[in-house]
Amino acid sequence: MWVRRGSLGVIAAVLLAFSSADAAHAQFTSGTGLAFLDNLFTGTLSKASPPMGQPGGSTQIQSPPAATNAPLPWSGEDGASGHPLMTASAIREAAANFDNCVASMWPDAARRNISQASFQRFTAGLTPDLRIMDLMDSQPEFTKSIWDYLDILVNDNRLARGREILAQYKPQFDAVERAFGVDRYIIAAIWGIESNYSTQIGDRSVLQSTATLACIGRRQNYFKDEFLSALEILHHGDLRPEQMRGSWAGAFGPTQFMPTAFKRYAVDADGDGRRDVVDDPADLIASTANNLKKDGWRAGESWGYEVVLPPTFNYMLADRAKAMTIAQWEQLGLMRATRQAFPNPSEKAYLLAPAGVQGPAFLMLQNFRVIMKYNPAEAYALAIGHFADRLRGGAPFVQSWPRQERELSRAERLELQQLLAQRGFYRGVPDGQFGGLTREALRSFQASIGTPADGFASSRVLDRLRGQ
Ligand SMILES: [Ca+2]
Repeated sequence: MWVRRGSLGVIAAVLLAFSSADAAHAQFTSGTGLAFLDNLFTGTLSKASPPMGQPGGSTQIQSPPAATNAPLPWSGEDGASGHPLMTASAIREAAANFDNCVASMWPDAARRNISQASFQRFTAGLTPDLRIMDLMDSQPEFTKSIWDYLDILVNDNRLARGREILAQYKPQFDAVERAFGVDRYIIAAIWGIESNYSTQIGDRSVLQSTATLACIGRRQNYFKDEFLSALEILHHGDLRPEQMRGSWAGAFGPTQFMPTAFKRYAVDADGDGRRDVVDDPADLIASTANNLKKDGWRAGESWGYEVVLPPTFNYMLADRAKAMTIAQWEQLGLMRATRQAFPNPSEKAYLLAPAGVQGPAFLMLQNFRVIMKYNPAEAYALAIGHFADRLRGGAPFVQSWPRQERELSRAERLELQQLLAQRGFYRGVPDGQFGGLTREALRSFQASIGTPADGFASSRVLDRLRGQ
């Protein structure tokens, strides 16, 4: 299941460009999202960041300021996915049945030991938020390059705030590193990148969003579990309804837990009886660490290394399925970009070259795969890993990105897939969304014309395809 984070309109497509698969996952790789980027693209980023806590050392995280923009109404149009449950008439019909749909979930709620009083209290007055249907099927024309994306996420202001957070909550980070063996800088990076340190979380009610998605649209079964899990959290008293606000897909809190993820990973670190991953830094830091630990985090190891490739490198090896030991990579001529020695030559790693021959390459370790479980997009995981290294005092990447390259438009991405399909290289359904299948098809085409098979979708590759 690839819905980990809340999904957020434009950024979903940004991340799609770097996700690891085509159609099968693309449906909900667009479940990937970062609350603050939602704000960024809807123009509410400029609000001032509130102070994270009181100077005297209060452990309360302040709530983000209320959004001043009125919510946009539903477009009333058919969804772009073409799914039968996303047509305007299907959406209207499901919306008219919303109250019955919510009420029909009572037996499932009872099986989860939610009391009737809680069910009635938390579902009273619930209405659907149909704008979510537009966001769910959003297919933006333009996406960002990985370097633009990294520039937005890894910047001096956010790093400075991260260092303040690490100092302010040092006792909590110390305790969590001891208890879970998860690097504090990774947790601080997730906190910073998911919500810009609690200042950009999203302001939709999780209960309303998940109820809407459980009763309307193309992912009802998935979101029924999220909705019922949200009710469980409220019934148990871990969080209050007003704390459970976030992205349209139901992720909430500074590190963007989905309700089901909360159930798997949330812990009560300060022992007050509530797992408060929204306003209690001890619970937030410990729960995020527990999430990474349960997903396979290896204590004391990095996420990966920037590497320099030899001049005539076979880019077909840059593949998540082709992991080798660091020693084997060294035999192929790879070196760390910093020229330092690799700490552990027996570690297994795979090679990621997001911009192909023109950009930096990275050897990715087990912990990178764990970050990808948190949010299944390579650009996201790379941003988290790099942000953590910078918080630790590390330097920017050594190699530069091909900033002269422009991103292909949606129409061009579609055309590129269609041309690759016509030539027998692409076996997926052309949909303008790039993933592993597109990358493989591009590599095969590049190899067939004698250029480095790096799978990078440049405008030159599209020109070559058009010209054939
Ligand atoms: Ca607690």
